[in-house]
Amino acid sequence: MLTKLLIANRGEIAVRIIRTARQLGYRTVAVYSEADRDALHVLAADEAVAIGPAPVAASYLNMEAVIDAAKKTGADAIHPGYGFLSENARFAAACKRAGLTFVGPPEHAIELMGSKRRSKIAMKAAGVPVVPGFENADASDDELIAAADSIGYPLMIKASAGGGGRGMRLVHRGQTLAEEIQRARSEARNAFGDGELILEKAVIEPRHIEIQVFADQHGNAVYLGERDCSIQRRHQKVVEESPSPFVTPDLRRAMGEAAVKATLACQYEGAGTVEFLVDKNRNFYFLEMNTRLQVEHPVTELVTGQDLVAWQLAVAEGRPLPLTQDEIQLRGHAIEVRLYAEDPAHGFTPQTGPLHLFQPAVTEGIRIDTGVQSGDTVTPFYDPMLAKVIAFGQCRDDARRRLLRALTDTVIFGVTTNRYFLSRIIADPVFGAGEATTAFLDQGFANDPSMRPTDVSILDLVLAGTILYQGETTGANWSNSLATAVPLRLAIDGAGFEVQVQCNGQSIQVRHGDDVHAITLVELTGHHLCFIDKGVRHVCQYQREANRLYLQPFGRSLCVTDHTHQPAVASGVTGSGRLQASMDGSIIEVRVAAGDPVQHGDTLVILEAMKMEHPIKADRNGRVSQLHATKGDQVKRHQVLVELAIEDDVAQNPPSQEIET
Ligand code: MV4
Repeated sequence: MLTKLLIANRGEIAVRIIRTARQLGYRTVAVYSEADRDALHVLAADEAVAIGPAPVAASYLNMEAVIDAAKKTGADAIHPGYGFLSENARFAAACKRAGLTFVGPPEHAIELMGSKRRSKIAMKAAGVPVVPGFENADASDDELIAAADSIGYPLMIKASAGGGGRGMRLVHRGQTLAEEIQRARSEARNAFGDGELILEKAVIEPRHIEIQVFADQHGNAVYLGERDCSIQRRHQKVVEESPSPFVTPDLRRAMGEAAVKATLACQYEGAGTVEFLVDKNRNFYFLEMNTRLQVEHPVTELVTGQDLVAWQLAVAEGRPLPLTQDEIQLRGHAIEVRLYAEDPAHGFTPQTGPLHLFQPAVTEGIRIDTGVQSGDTVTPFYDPMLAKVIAFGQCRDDARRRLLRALTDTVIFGVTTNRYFLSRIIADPVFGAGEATTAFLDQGFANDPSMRPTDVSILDLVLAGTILYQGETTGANWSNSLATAVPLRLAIDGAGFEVQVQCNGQSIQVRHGDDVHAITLVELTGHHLCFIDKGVRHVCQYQREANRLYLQPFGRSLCVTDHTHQPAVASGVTGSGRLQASMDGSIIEVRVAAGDPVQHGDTLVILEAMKMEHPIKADRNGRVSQLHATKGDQVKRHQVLVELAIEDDVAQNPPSQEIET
């Protein structure tokens, strides 16, 4: 019997494993790197051990440090989660040598499935369908070229030691084959230290459908339905669901039975996933077996009603599988998306920085697995997945509707995420019809607005202007009718916006160039803006951090930077020429007179506020056209002090506008 489990992982999966282990009464030990001192998985565990510096090689991949942590705390088992040491046969062996139970399959199964070539041979022998191809040992380039002729084109060259699409290439014609083989070989040598290659006939626009399997130490193995993971980007899964909208009961049974054969053939133990490619005619082919608990396991948990971590611990203790095949029933539908700190508008670049607010929208049928909380920092050392959002419903559309709502209502302020991208996929009609294949993101979805810089609307500017204007004025100004227009300089997703905000009672009007729009303000609480637009009342949550304003109007994420009080210092970048007081204060020095020429960056006026001097600088080259400041004046924040003009470009300095009623 096991008593104390060490989790050799971090983030959401460590938290997830700790949750079940605690529920079942096991004591839990977290390990953490220097970057994860205050991470959620550390707080969730009973005990925690520091295992090294932030880089993974020095901490989460450091076998000796992890095993030492288990010894030090008296843990009797190690759960590796996914990634890191989870599919490392040497680590499984090292645990055993140290007298620790490795919660995972035996070394020999990890090792076999780590080789595409040997696993394919083993699967073929076990009667599992594989993609027709060539997988001889020690194949020379010439043998591969000869084999290609009988396989036909298009074909795939795959590195035997690769996985998840790494070291894989598609070849359309025989003319380029020799060269592609040479390239693939040298890439595989560099990436995996092993140049072994196999060839496969290419399956066109396949679906990626995988079977969850489980085996115990007594020779029992079962399958727990499938997961459709066809929606991927650069071999990273984006959406996963169970059951697959493409799988019929007959196909499920055939794939399930093939997966169980695969499992028994390699004397497997514990949780495993058998990946298949499925073509448009519902032929399926073994691709690889993952010898770990997968990221997307929750969709299987929701449709089977089972806790797969509990199953793993039962099997690791030598107990029989909790259910027989006949007792495993699929009920309802589950869809998962991976919420990442990444920027879809800029090539999905990983994002780092403070997570000011992370507010998952947990409602009926929604599960959120996460390892972060508000106030955390997303560091560059680890995978930037923030959470998995998983929806369950009676049918696929119930799950889909709930997921879309959860994504729309989840509030994330601080880092840019793929939240809007995910909600666009879930709302897409092709996905809605269950017709997405592995080609989906590169085909119909490729021009989606969620992958382009924010298209800022006048309403966005009104909302931002309303919140920023309020922050700039005292309560008294709100009731003033026809208060003078306040100019704001905003930046959103790299684009600049000069707007005029004008308030007339509860009506807030924003002008941007020729665009004018007004809303009726209902309430502004510091965190929520309630407004009426065209007769419809809405609420929008927001947060201000320094000169940034975060908000999520109508499902998109906006980060608005307020540059109103910062002179544009970069050469070539020019401002409005309307220089305002940056806060309430008094004028202690005026360095220019009307008509004086000024250079971008010159100090024109000095304001004293809060016992400090604040220089007001020219935000462009020009000439002082209006001077509204005199030494000794008391001025209010936003009051215009100096106006600059360029004789040949007066249009850049528009006159202030009166509100339209
Ligand atoms: C293939 C294939 C077509 N034919 N093999 C990509 C990841 C790796 N696990 C296997 N992959 C593929 N192997 C043959 N013989 C197409 C893919 C593939 C793919 C597979 C699953 C999900 C997304 C994919 C995207 C592009 C290519």
